[in-house]
Amino acid sequence: MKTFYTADHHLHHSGMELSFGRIVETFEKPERAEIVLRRVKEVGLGPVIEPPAYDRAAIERVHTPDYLDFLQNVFAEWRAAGRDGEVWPYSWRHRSMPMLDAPPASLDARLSYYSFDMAGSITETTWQAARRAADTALAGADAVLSGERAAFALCRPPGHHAGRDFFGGYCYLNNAAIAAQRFLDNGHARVAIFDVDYHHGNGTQEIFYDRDNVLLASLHGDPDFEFPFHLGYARERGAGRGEGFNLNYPLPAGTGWLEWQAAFEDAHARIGAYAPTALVISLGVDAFKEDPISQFKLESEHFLTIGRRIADFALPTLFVMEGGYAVDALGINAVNVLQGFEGA
Ligand code: 6XA
Ligand code: ZN
Repeated sequence: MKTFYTADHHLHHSGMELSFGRIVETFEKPERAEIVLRRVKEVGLGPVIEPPAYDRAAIERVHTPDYLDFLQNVFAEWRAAGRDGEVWPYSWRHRSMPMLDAPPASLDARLSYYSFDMAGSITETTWQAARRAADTALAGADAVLSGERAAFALCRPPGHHAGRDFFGGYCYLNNAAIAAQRFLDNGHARVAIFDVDYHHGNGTQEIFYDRDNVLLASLHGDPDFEFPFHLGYARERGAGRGEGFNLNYPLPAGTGWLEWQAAFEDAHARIGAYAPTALVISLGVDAFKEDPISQFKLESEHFLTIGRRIADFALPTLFVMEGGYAVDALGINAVNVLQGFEGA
């Protein structure tokens, strides 16, 4: 399997985050992608390819032009306002305040207009890194479109929390959604996105919520206790034409393999019944038992099984890297999915 990777991911590094009342080193750090890359090479998964640069048009199929302009320019605006450090939003609208239907004038109000949290900052080069992560997903999709059975887009920063016009949860551009749209724009009739990351992919859900040509199935920590908290319930099933094409599997804290697998198999059957022509896997491995910010109990060997069962779809498949923070096992867990897939 080809891996698409660029060292340009180093252009994004938030440095710190606020975690349960403490300022700590961010969990979403550049070392993550290097660990996965090292494992890809160690097991001889296949060639590692630098993605080309794509036009913004491919990204505008998913994200709004005003949001992209904002992401690109906000750091310069922050500096022009005389501020040092990184760009952080910090004040959001409460439900008692009227919602806006256009971006507000002030920099800080606009920052919250285009975000839902402060998991990650915007640095001078975050825009470039996020663009390159999207390039990585697009190059992976193009490899599959040209006949590869599967490809691995080793994207960083991750993407599944980013919506049409917002960032959050360490995500700026929705790499998996951009890849899914690439498949649709190049002849695929129906794409399934299978999100096995520990967190609900609220951005992906928002992007495709009213669409019937993308089925999203997501297994994740129940929003009653887990980030991103406000979305990811089973009752969110899609809207309009998209009704029935959004499948959430919220699971309790402490979920182990057997319970996780039961939900996975249910989602597997529903994806199969949808008869997709291509598959995108939002590949987070933070369901791992030792993940420092997650509360599921999967073990390394289970990621092999996940890969094997994904291969059973017998579909053109793109794996897109999302979360996973247990750095000691991150490479093994992510590449186990790919090896499980290849070995099947
Ligand atoms: C913020 C937690 C962000 C979770 C990011 C993630 N404290 N999403 O792994 O899949
Ligand atoms: Zn996650």
